[in-house]
Amino acid sequence: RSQVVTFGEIMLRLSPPGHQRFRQAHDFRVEYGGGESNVAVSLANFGLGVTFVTRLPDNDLGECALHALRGAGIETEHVVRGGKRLGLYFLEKGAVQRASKVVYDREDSGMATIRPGQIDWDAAFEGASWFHWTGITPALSQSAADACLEACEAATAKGLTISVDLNHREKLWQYGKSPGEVMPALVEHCDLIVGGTREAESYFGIPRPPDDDFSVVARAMQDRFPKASKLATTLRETVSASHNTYSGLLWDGQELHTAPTYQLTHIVDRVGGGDSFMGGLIYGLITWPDDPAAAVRFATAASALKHTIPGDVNLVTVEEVVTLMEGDGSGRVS
Ligand code: KDG
Repeated sequence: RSQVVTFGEIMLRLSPPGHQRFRQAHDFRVEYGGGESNVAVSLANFGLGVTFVTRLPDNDLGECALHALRGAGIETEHVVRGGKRLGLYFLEKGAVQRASKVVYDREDSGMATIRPGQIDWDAAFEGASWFHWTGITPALSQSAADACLEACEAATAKGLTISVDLNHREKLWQYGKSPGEVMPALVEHCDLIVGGTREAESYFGIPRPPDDDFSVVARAMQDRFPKASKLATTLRETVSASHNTYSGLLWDGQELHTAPTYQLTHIVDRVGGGDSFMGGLIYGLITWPDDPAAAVRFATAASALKHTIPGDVNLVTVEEVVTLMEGDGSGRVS
């Protein structure tokens, strides 16, 4: 039985080697990624029992994704099979003056065509205490948004703690609805909301304060979504493509907890950084339920370490994260 259940799309990630442009590449590296499966990988590495729920095509590529999940120590008993294809995403890694590029190829994937009634949520949530989803799933299609609502309602009925990473993806939301129309009915089920001041504005029309003060936005979000007892965000400043400053904030309804700022001076791969923050935060809040400050420090240190690892997922242990948290205080991760 798993303590945490995450729900979303796992995709095949194909990227040219090193810093090659798409049009130069003769080979693509094969990896797997997806906001919610990335969180599941983090949690499995931290030793928590975790189930990932998704819909995969009944073909060899669906089987490969399933093997990747199982190899990462994730429970896949409630994965259903169907849909025409496995979603793909192509990633061209940028460099100092050149931004990275993502090309999605996920139309008609198993998750884009999922509908309510296809997952046995009662069985999937049996014995679990936490459910996590992200704003990516409702962006895929109306039927995926409906399936997400069904999952949130079932998790609420079972009394699970529910978290969401708002995860705005500009290129998704192609089916004629905006996040402002779809997300509120889903987010009102959540106990923990992760997202920045920009997402609060673009999803819910909450204006960004002039100094971008997260506690002001978090209070406005709580007025709108009273069930959410905690809100968190990462704080990133780009010095260059390979050097960012990085921190995390958590508002617990009364107090703003701020993690130390890390200087990420040699970023190997920042994709999945937010997911590893999320995984660290879920782990931290489960492990230290009365110490939200420790949870956000753990999440931020976990995510800082992710930036040193190629691929989408954070292959670090609790001990490694704690060592960084207890480190020399310089905050340097490279
Ligand atoms: O957070 C990383 C994700 O963006 C990546 O895994 C791909 O899930 C993905 C998406 O839809 O962008």
